[in-house]
Parts: sequence; structure tokens; C-alpha cells
Amino acid sequence: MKLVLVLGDQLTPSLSALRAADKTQDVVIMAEVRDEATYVRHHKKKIAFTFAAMRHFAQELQADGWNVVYSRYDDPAASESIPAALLTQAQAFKTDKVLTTQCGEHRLRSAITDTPLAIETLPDDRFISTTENFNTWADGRKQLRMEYFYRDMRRKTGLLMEGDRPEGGHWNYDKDNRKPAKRDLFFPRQLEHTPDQITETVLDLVEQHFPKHPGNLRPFLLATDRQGAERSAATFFETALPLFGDFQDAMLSGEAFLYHSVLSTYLNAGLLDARQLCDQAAAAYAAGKAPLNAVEGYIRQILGWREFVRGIYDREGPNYTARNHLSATGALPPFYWDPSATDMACVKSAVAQTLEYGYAHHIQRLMVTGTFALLAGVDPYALHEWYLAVYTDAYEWVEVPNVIGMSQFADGGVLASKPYAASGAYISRMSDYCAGCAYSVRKRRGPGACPFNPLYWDFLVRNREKLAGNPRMTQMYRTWDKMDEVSRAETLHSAAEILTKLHSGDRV
Ligand code: FAD
Ligand code: DLZ
Ligand code: SF4
Repeated sequence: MKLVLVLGDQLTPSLSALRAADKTQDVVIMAEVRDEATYVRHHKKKIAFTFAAMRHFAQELQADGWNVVYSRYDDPAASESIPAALLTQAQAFKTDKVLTTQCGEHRLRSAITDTPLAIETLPDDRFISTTENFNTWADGRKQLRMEYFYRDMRRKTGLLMEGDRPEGGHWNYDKDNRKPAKRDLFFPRQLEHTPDQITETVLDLVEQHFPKHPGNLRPFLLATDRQGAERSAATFFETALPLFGDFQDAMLSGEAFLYHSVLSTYLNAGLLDARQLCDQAAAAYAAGKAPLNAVEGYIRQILGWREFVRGIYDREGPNYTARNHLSATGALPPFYWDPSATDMACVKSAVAQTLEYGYAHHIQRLMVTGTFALLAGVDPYALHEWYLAVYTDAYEWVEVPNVIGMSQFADGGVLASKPYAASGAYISRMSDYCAGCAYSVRKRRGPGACPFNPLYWDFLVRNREKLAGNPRMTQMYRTWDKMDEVSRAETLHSAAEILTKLHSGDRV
């Protein structure tokens, strides 16, 4: 007889460990544990979602005939960690055999295999690609770029292919996307899920046991079971997918979700399936319900980006998280936890929304909170801990490549070809934040100037030695070098003033 470990992001009936187990004799182990709930200060909604989804999944397994030993967080005998829970149950059932599906995070992978138990680990085949497939593709390449991996995956899966050619003649339709949002557009509403008794009990538990964790717990409108997640997915495909591509990069104050799917939390926990979502999008295109630029853009995010970052995380190993190519050491500014502590409308809006929903869309994560931290020289590890804590979809395997690699260039270019450094002009073009900001995006330096503006140049100057050789940065350095000396000195002075304020905890 074996124990079958099911983690909080493995809530999938066809999980490899469950497929390999025998429900007539093996026992499923699920445990709400202190270590997982507190290894970073997770958003209250993230803990609530995880525990509630775990409880619903345990019920689903029991209804399907499985013997599930489920340990609740507030059980007096609850274990403190996953390895401790396994050891307790191994003793109770007098077995040392444990079946697992490979855990997403290096941290927990080694904690599980370091136990004295006989751990059999099966691959996590909920991903569309495999680790071996990624490594075969990556081996021998000078640079790993998502676009080429994605094309390979399109060929391998046949998604949006006409024979060996991409549907419509192009691999990528981003030239049709990236429009700024307009106020007068119709925005589809998110499906709001009313918590059932199981979820209400978990909400009370989180309120009681995690009062100091960030974020608003209520209203709690997330789905916590497969059926609910599938209803949210169906709503996205019907109402938002057609305009997903056009406004993928747009930001609008007061509109957290725009045309995004807001399904990553369900997908990463195992309530939705990656291949199925891609197939549903492709079917919407085939039925004429959504245009190619939207469907290709959506499929690329999952088949391309999601699979690519997972491959990078596995390939780069446990030390990836600690990389700091640009030697940034600044503290994370307090306004990442308290939006009222900044006057920058864009950052205030992205952080406030993050604390409310445990959600921000890609461009808010990349070009607002991410770019600000990059320009201000925030320690990438501290920033990584923030992202891992505040988003309900965050697990290291997906968060770390996005933060350490894509957003902070702390891996020196493993994932991205250049840093996502930008002045306020980008945010001004793609959002309406600047109109309601205390700073002026048009002002380049001095009192009242948008902090992104002088910090952008300061970032380039600070990191010249490491970045100037990058052909994609040449134009930026040329522009700086052409600027007159007085302007350059004033710009750097202005940046120094902002950095001093940040370092001394003063308001920016
Ligand atoms: P949509 O915009 O609707 O996109 C569709 C799907 O594509 C998403 O549901 C997601 O599964 C996938 N996807 C899109 N972009 C990426 C990407 N870059 N990497 C991996 N998958 C992607 N995503 C996470 O799932 N967890 C994280 O912890 C996370 N942290 C991030 C941190 C930073 C600094 C950045 C720049 C991005 C991060 N992302 C993360 C990627 C992306 O921002 C989210 O996947 C997306 O915002 C989720 O919202 P959505 O479901 O509405 O996505
Ligand atoms: C995110 C999370 C939280 C908050 N709590 C638990 C838990 O109590 N028990 C559990 O099995 N999983 C939890 N998780 C998800 C794990 O952190 C996740 O499985 C690992 O980080 C691997 O990706
Ligand atoms: Fe953000 Fe600068 Fe615009 Fe203010 S002016 S919203 S700080 S980009």
C-alpha cells in the first residue's frame, strides 16, 4: 500500500500520481500546513483559495471512491510541513512508499525527497511540453527565446496550423494588438462566485489565523472547484476573448481585468487544463467567434510563455531565484504593501488592485511595479518575495522566471533579450493613469517630474558597463550621449533625489 501525495496546486483528477495509484488500497494524503501557508506572507485570498480548493478536491476524490486523509490547518494534530505530514501518515499506515507528482517548486521538491521515505516521483504531465522536450529544444542554442520555442510547440501540437504553415500566414499577430484602452469600451464583467459553506468556513479560518497577512479577504468571489473554474473559462471565451489581443497591453484606472482571462489561478492550481484552454480558444476561432489576432495571442501566452518559463525554471535550477546580475540592493519601498504611501498614480492603482483581488494583469506586473523596481534598483530577491506573496496565481516555477528573468533582468539575459526599462512615456501611452497623477509625465526632471523619467536614465547610466554592449540598448545610450551636459547632470541629480527619498523611506 502506498501514500499518494496531492499538493495544493495538484488539484487535478488525472494527476500522474493518482493515475498510477490503486484506489482500492492506496491512501491520498492532503494537508493544510503552516510552512506552505507562511513561507512568504501570502495574500489572504491566496491562502483561502488554496485551502478551499483543496477541501473541494478532497471531496471530489472521496466521491470518486478514494480514501483521502485530509489534515485541516486548525486540526490540533495538524503537521507543520508537507514532509512532516508524510512522516506522520507513513507511521500511521505502516508504509514508507509514497507516490508523488513532481512538485512545482525546487524548495519543496528537495524537502520531500530528503525524507527517509521511499519517494516515487512521476512527471507532471499537465504541462503541454515535457522537461525533456524543452531541454532538447534548448540544448546547444546560444540564446533561448520564447518565440522560437513557441513555433516549435505550434508545430508539435498542430495548434493554429495549416499543414506546416501557421494559420493566416504569420506566427504572431502582435502588430494588430497593443492598442491603448478607451473609456467608452464595453468591459465584460468577471463571473462572481458565491462562497459555499466549505469556502465560508475557510474564510473564517483565514481571518482568524492569518490576520497580519496582506490583502483583502472579503468579498471573496473566486471559484474554488472545477465546475466554477470552468464556468469562468466559458464566460471568458464568450465575452472577452474576441478583444483579448487588441487590448492585451492596455491599462485603465478602476478596470482591473479588461479583456484578460483571469484564469491563471485556476490553471496553476490544476482546476483547469492548459491544453484544453488552448483547444477552446482555437475552436472559438474555427467557429468564427473570435479573430485570429486574439486567439493566437491567447494561445501564445499559454503554449508559448507559460511552457517556456516552466522549462527555464527547471533548467536553471534552485539558484536561479538568487540571481542578481545588476547587483541591485535597494529595499522594497513600503508602498508595495500600502498604496496610500505613494503619489505615483500608476503604482498606487496596480498595488491597490493587487491587494484587493490578488490579481494584476501582465503589463501592470511588468511595466508598472516591475519597471519601477528595476529603475529604482530594488533587490530582485525582495521583489520576488513580494510577487510570490501577493498574487493568487503565484508559485515559484512561474513567478521566478517572470520576476528574476523577464522583469528584473537579474539572470543577465537568460529569459529576455533586454531589460524592460522604460520612462513614463510608455505608461502614458498605454493607460489613463497619468491624467490623474500628482506628477507630470511630460516633465523630464526636477520637482513634479514623473519619477520614471529621471530614474530611467539613471538606470542606464548606473548599469552602462553591463548593458551598453547589448545591441538592443545601443539606441538608448546614443540618445543619452547626445543629450547636453547640463540636462544630463540635472537628470542624474533629480534621480539621486528620488533614490535618496526611497532609501530613507520618504514619500515618492
Ligand atoms: P491572460 O492575460 O488572460 O493570459 C492568458 C494566460 O497565459 C494566463 O492565464 C497565464 O496562464 C498565461 N500567461 C500569460 N503570460 C504569462 C507569462 N509571462 N508566464 C506564464 N504564463 C503566462 N503568471 C502566473 O501564472 N503566476 C505568477 O506568479 C506570475 N508572476 C508574474 C510576475 C511578473 C513580474 C510578470 C511580468 C508576469 C507574471 N506572470 C505570472 C505572468 C502573467 O502576468 C500572468 O500569467 C497573467 O497576468 C495572469 O492573468 P490572466 O489569467 O488574466 O492572463
Ligand atoms: C500555496 C499553498 C498554500 C498557501 N498552502 C498549501 C498547503 O497548506 N498545503 C499544500 O499542499 N499546498 C499548499 N500550497 C501550494 C504549495 O505551496 C505548492 O504545492 C508548492 O509551492 C509547489 O508548487
Ligand atoms: Fe506613473 Fe509617471 Fe504617469 Fe504618474 S506620471 S501615473 S508616476 S507614469
